[in-house]
Amino acid sequence: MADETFHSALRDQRIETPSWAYANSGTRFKVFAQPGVPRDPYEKIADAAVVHRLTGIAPTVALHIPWDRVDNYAALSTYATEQGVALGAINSNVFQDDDYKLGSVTNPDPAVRRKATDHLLECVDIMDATGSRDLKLWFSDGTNYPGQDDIRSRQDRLAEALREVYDRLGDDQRMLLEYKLFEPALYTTDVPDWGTAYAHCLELGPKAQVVIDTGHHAPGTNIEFIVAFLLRRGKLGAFDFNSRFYADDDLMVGAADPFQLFRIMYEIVRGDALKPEAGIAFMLDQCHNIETKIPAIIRSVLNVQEATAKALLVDREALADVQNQGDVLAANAVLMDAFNTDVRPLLADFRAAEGLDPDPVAAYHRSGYFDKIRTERAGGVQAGWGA
Ligand code: PSV
Ligand code: MN
Repeated sequence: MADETFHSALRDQRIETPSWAYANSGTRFKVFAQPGVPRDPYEKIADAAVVHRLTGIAPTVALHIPWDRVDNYAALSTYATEQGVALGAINSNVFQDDDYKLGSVTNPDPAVRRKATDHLLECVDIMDATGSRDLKLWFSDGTNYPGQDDIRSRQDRLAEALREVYDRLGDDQRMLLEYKLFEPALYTTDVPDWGTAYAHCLELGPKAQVVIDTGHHAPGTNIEFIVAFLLRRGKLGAFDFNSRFYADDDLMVGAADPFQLFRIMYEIVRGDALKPEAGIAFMLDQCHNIETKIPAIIRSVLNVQEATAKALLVDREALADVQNQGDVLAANAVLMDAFNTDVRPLLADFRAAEGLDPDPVAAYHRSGYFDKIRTERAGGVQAGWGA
């Protein structure tokens, strides 16, 4: 691939970082506090702006409501602009109230369903104020025991709530429906897989799209197949990138399986879906429980960029030739050649050409930002899950 085509594809790349990744997080056993962690959404945005300044490709921050609740969302949006970033997807939260013990929009109690749907509608109001395009929906809804509730009725209740929220969306707004195999529900989950999410989105209409959270599958699932299928049908709206060894581990994307990330990004390149006009939101959804947060987020952004660079290097013409000849080994070799290329020098050159430091993690450590936030952010309460 010619240098200019390669550079221009990389220049088009946008990765959204999640506000909650800057805050304290942990497992159900322990949340480890870290020095310098933001105390409010403004400080999370300041950190996200640092990640963008150093990587050049992370210009938006996803918010989570209620974790990022503020009195004035327009003011928050203005602050983000002043910092050089913009507010991205609004993530709803119908999983942390006692009322949701038996589900949110699928709860057998109509009053709880009403409360949950009202929260989703409130998130669309917030999108109006922030100028966000995407409402991201993840439901923890499901059951733990056979017979606990009627599986089919729960689908009806889900469809009804989704329809009400869909009808409230503005012309330029979208609904992104995320699926997850299990957890916290352990027997049935109401949106457990891409097929269920796809079926609901299809029924709703063009403003409803599926989100692939890479950590939300059974081990061994071929995620690139899901990417190819949804892209072909125009129903892939976004990614929540992270990596997993066992369940929904929320570790840094590309840490557990860089080859899988490459295969996913190859389908994106193959489907001409890298550029922002393709409408795919490439988001991170991670928690940095034991590693320092800002460098981990920079590392994650760079991991996606590296996988993308390798995917761009696949010689697609040569690949198509050998695929059509049925030459299995040659076809596999074309793909592996790209994956095995060390793209780090190419990316360092690209960053230098863009006026960035070739090594954004080292630049962060040199910047003195960590010392500054560690000193300045004394007092107050560090942000966290609010659980
Ligand atoms: C659920 O596990 C999820 O992936 C959803 O995207 C949530 O919004 C996010 O995690 C944060 O809890
Ligand atoms: Mn997610």
